[in-house]
Amino acid sequence: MKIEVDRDRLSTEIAELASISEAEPPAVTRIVFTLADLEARAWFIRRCEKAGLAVRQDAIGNIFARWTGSEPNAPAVGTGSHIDAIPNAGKYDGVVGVLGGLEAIRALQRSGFRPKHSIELLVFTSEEPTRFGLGCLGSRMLSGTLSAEAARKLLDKEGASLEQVRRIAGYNAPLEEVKLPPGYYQAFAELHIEQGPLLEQQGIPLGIVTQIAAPASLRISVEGAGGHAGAVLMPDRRDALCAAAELILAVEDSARASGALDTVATVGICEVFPGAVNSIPSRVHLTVDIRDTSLERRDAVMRAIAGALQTIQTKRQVSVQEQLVNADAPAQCAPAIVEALRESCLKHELPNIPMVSRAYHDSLFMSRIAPVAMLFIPCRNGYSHRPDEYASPGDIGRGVLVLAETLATLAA
Ligand code: HGY
Ligand code: MN
Ligand code: MN
Repeated sequence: MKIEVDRDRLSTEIAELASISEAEPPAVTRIVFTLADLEARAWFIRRCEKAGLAVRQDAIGNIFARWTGSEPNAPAVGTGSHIDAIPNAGKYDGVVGVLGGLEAIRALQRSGFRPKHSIELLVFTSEEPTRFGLGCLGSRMLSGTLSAEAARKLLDKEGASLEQVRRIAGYNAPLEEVKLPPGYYQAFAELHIEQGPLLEQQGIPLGIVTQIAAPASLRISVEGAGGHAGAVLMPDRRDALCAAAELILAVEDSARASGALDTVATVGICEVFPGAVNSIPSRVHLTVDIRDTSLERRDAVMRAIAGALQTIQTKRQVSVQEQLVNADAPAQCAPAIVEALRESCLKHELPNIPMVSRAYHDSLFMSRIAPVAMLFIPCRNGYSHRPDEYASPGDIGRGVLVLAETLATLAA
């Protein structure tokens, strides 16, 4: 069986999908259930149908493109990723796993391979947390990690609920139907850019992910006392932004003090009210993103942050509210899938290294319902979530070749 990847067509498709966006090229913005997202979904579905795949969408908009095997009722082999993109992003995050997965299937079709277990290509809804504040909505629901009831309550910045937004986008079936039955997939493998610099620095073409770090995120609101910037004397102030500034440094200190490089924490959003040059900030909203490969260390950082909140609240006489958005466990990738990826690399004499994924991915939640592993390809300077994100046709082609080989092994 000779697998040949059509790199040129794949490059053209990546460029075409990138043009379906709300940002000026080379940036890509494609937020879940916006017109750009819906147009991109329709574009993708047409390409899957052209490849002879049977396509369905579930109640939250996850897309399933199935190459039915000779045993149609046997558990399927899944692959895929996401096509939603944060504001001012690049062309490759998620897309390499979706269009690369499609090309892997087409390459297998051309090679004469026929699967026994169906091979199913997925596009997960809203891998990015941009609109509803919580990432991996589609894979959380597929795996039962996020209930239909909890999903309905999610609101976007305009106060529209996920329920309203998905119905306007044309998804009306009951959300209770999204959760997959046990044993639906026998394996899941996701191709993704590394979103870090290691592979490029070491000149290694492929990374096999053995573990996906545990993400958590919080919303913090700090309530102080506003007032006139000229008239209120310093001893009488309860400035919410000064308290938030101490909090932001406490978040950084908590991560640095964990004793491990795998611990990271970021305050990504800081909204100041009323936001006037001559008015003392009365309220500040922060978001905190905390990750670690160790659940214990990650939770210890969350406790340290909770302690700092109390100290600052008392010291500065402000009120600090903390709301947990998510605190997920890490994923151990399945040795059998890791081995299948490694065998495929060996077969094509492609050097590879085991890696940890510090970014989360839909595979993190698919690991709750199936054995999973991920395959990373290098991206230039490790850049991601920015317009100059780049992966070369050669690196993408090698990733697709190994993915195709692995899917064939798992579906045979
Ligand atoms: O934030 C992440 O790890 C992913 O890129 N959404
Ligand atoms: Mn991303
Ligand atoms: Mn991604």
